[in-house]
Amino acid sequence: MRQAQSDFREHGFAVLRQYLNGEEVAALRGAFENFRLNIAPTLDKRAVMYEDYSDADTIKQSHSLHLEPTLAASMHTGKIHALAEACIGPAIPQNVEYFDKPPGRNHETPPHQDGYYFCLTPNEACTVWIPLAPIVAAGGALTYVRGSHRLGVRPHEASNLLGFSQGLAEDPRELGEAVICEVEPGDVLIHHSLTVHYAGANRTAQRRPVIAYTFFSNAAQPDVEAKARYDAALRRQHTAKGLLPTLESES
Ligand SMILES: O=C(O)CCC(=O)C(=O)O
Repeated sequence: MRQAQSDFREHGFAVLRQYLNGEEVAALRGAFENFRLNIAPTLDKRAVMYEDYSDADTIKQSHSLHLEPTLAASMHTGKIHALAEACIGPAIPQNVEYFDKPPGRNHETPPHQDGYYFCLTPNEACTVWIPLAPIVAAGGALTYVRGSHRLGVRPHEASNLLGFSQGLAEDPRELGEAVICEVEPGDVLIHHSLTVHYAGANRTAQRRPVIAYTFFSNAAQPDVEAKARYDAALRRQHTAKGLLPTLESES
């Protein structure tokens, strides 16, 4: 844990090899299956995103996994919460997310800082990112820009990608060294809310299922103006993609 703390502080992310055991990973897989089969079908189109909404196998993203009871409980106690607190101090669990890249689809994760979406002041938060399958570079491995958490909130611009309404407005390669994190089940990544990260499309035949927990430092307060700007941009994207009815003021 000490190594993770110092990597997180110095580089803006840490890689913990085999932090979770087989049983713990199996429990997360089971909880996700419960969400996918029993909860996702009851949620609206913005809460569970698919590459193709007519094909449930193309599920790619959700920010609502905390509606699943086992996942909700694991936000507040246990190894995942302990890791977050080791890195950012007293941590308030926010939500549990799912990131997948169904094979055969050109789904990239644009370079971004989670903190741009979180809208906090100070921007002190973290994401614990947990692969449920092996992920190689060609399978859409997460890539971090080392040390970018020290650069403040960078400019972002509207992206056309559902699930990531905003992407970095500059070339991440100009901000620092790119570190590609190939992982196995049991490995866990953690990154600071200002660490720039991105991932390529999945060019393998395997899925790329990931569960991610977000935590805010208890010192972080909402930045109300930034949040209003972000929410408006998100509404515009959802409306343009037909996930929300067009409102007169946004047309
Ligand atoms: O897994 C991905 O492709 C994106 C993950 C991400 O942006 C995050 O966990 O903050």
